[in-house]
Amino acid sequence: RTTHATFREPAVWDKPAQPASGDAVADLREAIRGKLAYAIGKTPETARERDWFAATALALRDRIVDACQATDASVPNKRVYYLSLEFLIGRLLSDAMNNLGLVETTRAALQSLGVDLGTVEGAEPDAALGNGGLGRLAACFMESMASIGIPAMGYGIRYDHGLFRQTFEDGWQREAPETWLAEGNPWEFARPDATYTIGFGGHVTMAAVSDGVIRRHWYPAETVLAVAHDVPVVGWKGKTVNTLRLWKAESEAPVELAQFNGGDHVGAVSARMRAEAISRVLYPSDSSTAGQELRLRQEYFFTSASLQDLVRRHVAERGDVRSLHDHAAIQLNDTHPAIAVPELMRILLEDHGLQWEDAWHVTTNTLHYTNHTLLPEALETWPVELMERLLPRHMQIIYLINWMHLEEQGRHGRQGETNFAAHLASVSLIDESQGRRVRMGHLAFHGARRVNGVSALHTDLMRSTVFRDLHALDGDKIVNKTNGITFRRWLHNANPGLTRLAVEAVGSGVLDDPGLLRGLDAFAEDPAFVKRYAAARFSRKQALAEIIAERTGIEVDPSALFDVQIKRIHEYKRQLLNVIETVALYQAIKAEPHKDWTPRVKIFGGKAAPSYSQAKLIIKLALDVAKAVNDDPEVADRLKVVFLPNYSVSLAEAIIPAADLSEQISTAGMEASGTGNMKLALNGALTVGTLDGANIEIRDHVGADNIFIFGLDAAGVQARITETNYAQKAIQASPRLGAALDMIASGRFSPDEPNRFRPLTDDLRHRDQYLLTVDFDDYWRAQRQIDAAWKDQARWWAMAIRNTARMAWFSSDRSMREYAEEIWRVQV
Ligand code: B1N
Repeated sequence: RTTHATFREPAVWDKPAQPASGDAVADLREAIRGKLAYAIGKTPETARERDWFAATALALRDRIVDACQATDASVPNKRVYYLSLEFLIGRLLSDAMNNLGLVETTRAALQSLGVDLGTVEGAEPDAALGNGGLGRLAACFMESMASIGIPAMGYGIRYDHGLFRQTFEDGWQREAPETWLAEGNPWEFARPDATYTIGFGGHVTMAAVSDGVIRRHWYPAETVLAVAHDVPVVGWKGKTVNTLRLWKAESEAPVELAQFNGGDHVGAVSARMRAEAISRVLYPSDSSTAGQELRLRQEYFFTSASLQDLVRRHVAERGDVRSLHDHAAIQLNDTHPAIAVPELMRILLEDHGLQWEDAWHVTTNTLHYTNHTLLPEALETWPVELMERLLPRHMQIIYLINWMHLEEQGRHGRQGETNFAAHLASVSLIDESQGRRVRMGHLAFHGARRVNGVSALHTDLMRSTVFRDLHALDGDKIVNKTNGITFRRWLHNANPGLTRLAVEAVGSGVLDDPGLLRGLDAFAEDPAFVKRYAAARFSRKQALAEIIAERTGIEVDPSALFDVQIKRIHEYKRQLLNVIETVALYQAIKAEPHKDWTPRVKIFGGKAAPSYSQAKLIIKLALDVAKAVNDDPEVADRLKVVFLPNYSVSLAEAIIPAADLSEQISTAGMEASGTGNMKLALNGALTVGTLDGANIEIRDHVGADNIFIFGLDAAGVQARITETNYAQKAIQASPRLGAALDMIASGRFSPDEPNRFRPLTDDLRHRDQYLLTVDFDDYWRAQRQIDAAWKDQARWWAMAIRNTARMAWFSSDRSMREYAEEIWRVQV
């Protein structure tokens, strides 16, 4: 092997990336002191950590506002509106400090007040307004749009309670309400002047008007107010500040006074409670539909408020609603805001008097739709009966859109086709096969100018499976936009040690242009650099080991291989495959205790949807296996198993820089993209993964030699799934798998309830929808290859460094530039 460059160890490793000047420190110190006194009403003596956080956030918010008013003063030619039911933004303090260039200034200002910045950062609650990848993607996109200067506004819901807090009670997941707003939110501005009325139910009238067209009008039975709350999103170097506008549901009548005075104190606020319920809690479902009326109310509530707001802004700025598509691009994050199609039509027809054709032209040139999953249980459909009751006018508009859409099929001469009826049924916005239901994916597809998938494989599968017939009607509509992550949060802020090292090696330009990371390739075999890179990792592993000890009581050795699987618990993500491999490894170590095993710590994190019993049972199995393995002195430090409770964005920020191995082991064809895979690889964890989602593109970028790929590809899965008894055959062919399953089924990990895990083992033996059994042996092979790679430390670190060096393409700045150019047509 040759070394391509020499890395010279600098004299001072710890020089701050953002040096602080004395004046700036004194100014910020006084600002924080002032906020503490006059906004929080505390003295430095009585202030709690949480008070210091609020004072610091308020002082920094003032700096953001200065930058913000510059952004607001200009009317951009085109704005992007990102509609999402979820924004998983997490903590905002370190983002704000870093993007304002004030990290060291804030640290010094707080220090001069006797307060530690890290402690203040730790006092900020996570804004967990999302479930997982879809919501976190929206947050990364918002940060990237501000950083690259795209004028954008995010629209969502200001949930009182974000994703539930997870605890383990005897190994079983318990859910408790999350209360991030309990002490207010110092980042937000309430905007009561931006309040809109949202209707539900009622009836629709018809009235003939002079132009010969029958006009309809909707009279809702019930109305709810949507009140804007704005969170500023500051971009890199504070150049652009965009807004995340979150809607809070309020009632027009806070209390029925007569009822209250009559003594019915609860009944007097029942209408208010019903209205406010809309923004009360985030639905804890990921990749499956909730299907409940309140969910549809949430979807319509935030979509209607957002469209009313952006149409009002457009008319105020441009005078004519007909040019909306020239000055606004709306992105629908999955189908959750798909009701935007008939709602925008309704606004244009009823509030602005457009003709149908003109309204349809504006709508279908303004809206764009991102699909995030092809799993059948996640494709939203709403019963026609529910839609007619809750949104009668929208249902009429959907029928009319569908009628024209199906007529169009006839005009294209398709009625000659032998299966014309099947074709119509397949492209119809209404699914008639299981009661009549509105297909929200078809509605969004048909109403959008562009439709995108989130990885190359996923986009190909959209074209060939769920949207095949719609795709045939317009071959240019579906485009790919592979997901990305913001490097400011997931490298610079989460991993300052590695960032400092990168800056020292390739220059501070790397903070602006991640492409410069490529320069690290040259140091992959440079001993001085490798030593520093490994040291940065080791210190983060020590810190994670402390968190593990604190939260689980388990002692882990930071020099062992940290093997990490962090993501929502879902059968298709196959945490169970990882647990079974753990059991097999446990058996192998017990069989040959004196062999030179590579010491591993298996680290899991993730939440299960509260009603997903199989996922909860997988958590219980992982924890029961952990107990048996961790307590077995014969295994000692060769294998430890840890399941960290309450996985969150901020816990991810602690785990990712400490990971050596990244588990991305979903059944091929089922993970639309993944984004945790990108965060881990960027931070130098090696991936063990299937050819699924963005893993394929990660392999293409880091090189096949620097990733561990195993298992069937998507085509292989499709072929195998049609064979009979594939699971039984796979188990018969693999004594190792058979023994691990037997051990779990025997009750070895659940002596108090020997049959506890039969629902898992029986399912694998008889169904195995996610092909764990089929991929097991190759997964085992890959893991043992990883053991060997770890033993050759020079090789391991060269691979890790090449991962960091080659991940630049996965920046969400790149994703946003692609959307801007190829979907939104906005100048960057
Ligand atoms: O969206 C992420 C992808 O990286 C993941 O692969 C994908 O699983 C995730 C219903 C979803 N798809 N669908 C959802 C979330 C909430 C909900 O109520 C579906 N999440 C994804 C970003 O593209």
